[in-house]
Amino acid sequence: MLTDWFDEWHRPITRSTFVARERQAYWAQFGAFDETLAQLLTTKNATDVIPISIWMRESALSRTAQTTIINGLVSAPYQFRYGERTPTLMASMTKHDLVLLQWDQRIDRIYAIQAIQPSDAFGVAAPATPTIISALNTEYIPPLWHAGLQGQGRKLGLLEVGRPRPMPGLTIVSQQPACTGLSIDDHATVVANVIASSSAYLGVAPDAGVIAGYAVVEEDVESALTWMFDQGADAANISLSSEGSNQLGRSDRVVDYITRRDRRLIVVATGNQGGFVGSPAKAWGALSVGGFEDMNSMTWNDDDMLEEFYPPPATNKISAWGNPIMGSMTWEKPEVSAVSVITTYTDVGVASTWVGTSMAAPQVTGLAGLLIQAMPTLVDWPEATKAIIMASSVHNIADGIAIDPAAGDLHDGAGGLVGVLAREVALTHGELGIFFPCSDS
Ligand SMILES: [Ca+2]
Ligand SMILES: [Ca+2]
Ligand SMILES: [Ca+2]
Repeated sequence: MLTDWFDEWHRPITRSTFVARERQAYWAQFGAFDETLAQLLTTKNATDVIPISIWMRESALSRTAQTTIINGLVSAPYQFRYGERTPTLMASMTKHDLVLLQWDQRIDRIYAIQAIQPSDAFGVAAPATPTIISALNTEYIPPLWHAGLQGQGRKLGLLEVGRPRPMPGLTIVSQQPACTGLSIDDHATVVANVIASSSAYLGVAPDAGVIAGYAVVEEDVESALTWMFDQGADAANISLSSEGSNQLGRSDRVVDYITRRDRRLIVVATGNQGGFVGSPAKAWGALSVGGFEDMNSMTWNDDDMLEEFYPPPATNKISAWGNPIMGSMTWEKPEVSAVSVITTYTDVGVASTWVGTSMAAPQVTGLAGLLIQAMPTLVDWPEATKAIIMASSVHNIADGIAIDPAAGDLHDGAGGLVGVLAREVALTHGELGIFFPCSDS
């Protein structure tokens, strides 16, 4: 038996025993409250109202049964909204009523619903050389186009706070109905173009179509992802985050749940405030993407992680890199990095340069589309697509040359994207192989 786990007397125990004890310790301290919510509640009065999401422990229960349980515990019945995929109920509840729910064992966790924001957007004047062309050369994407992989027939999801602008070279296959009332958004347009523009500023998968969904608060992440995958998206891009904590939040859990349930790859930008990677980039199953600068040249030796300092009122951009923590466990984030200084169209005929991990993530989403085109079985195997992209990201930008727990918390993850190697791995090792079930031993 593999025994890397010990109790308080240093006796070897199984991993499942260790995890169970850790859960007991968490419950004793916070009950059903997420740690972030528990901290937030210390600043609130009993009558203050907080938007929350309740994740039920027994997912087989009907919505009516879940609602009856919760309303049976609180002072007066609430009208809940429900997660499309997840066993969750959402409402704005008083602190008084939340405290009544804290110790109920039928509830798995209660999360505060947080705002999310683009990560990130900063328009500056376009330089003489279009940087997306430099970026995609740095990442060896053009050899895939020359091999016939341009995203034909693939559909890639775009989760944004607004609508991408319709423009020549950008194929928007469908838009979430709730999205049609939102205004056209520059950030959404830029990210969509990085994924799939066939204009002069070519995106990574120029012949792919975009399926556009939206999210203004964390609660919307689930409905948008659900809608995109129901529409047939092969993978989804989230260049949005809520930043600041090393703890997993509701949106991380939603991304993991949907990755597992829909079996689709979800790519997430890590955020630009330095420090810990944002949510939902912390999700185990997400392929999170940090940002580096290629100095507008395809030679690798001058590249460095994104650390742009702008004078006020502009905001500094530093690729978030701090790993999440859950109990005693931590795992490397970001998984990979991509170029985060990109020039492309934000409007018809107008190009500008944008800086941030928001621009890095869609390059990975586009590459995933090209790999799925090369090896269609990958569409149902997000973990394989993720592993292929990580294994081929051999461009070392910072710290060591590989993810190694002994090397500590890295800035660039596995390294910078190398498209041509990813294609090679997908073609030679992307088929279904032998299954090895996981166990504690
Ligand atoms: Ca360079
Ligand atoms: Ca490295
Ligand atoms: Ca890290």
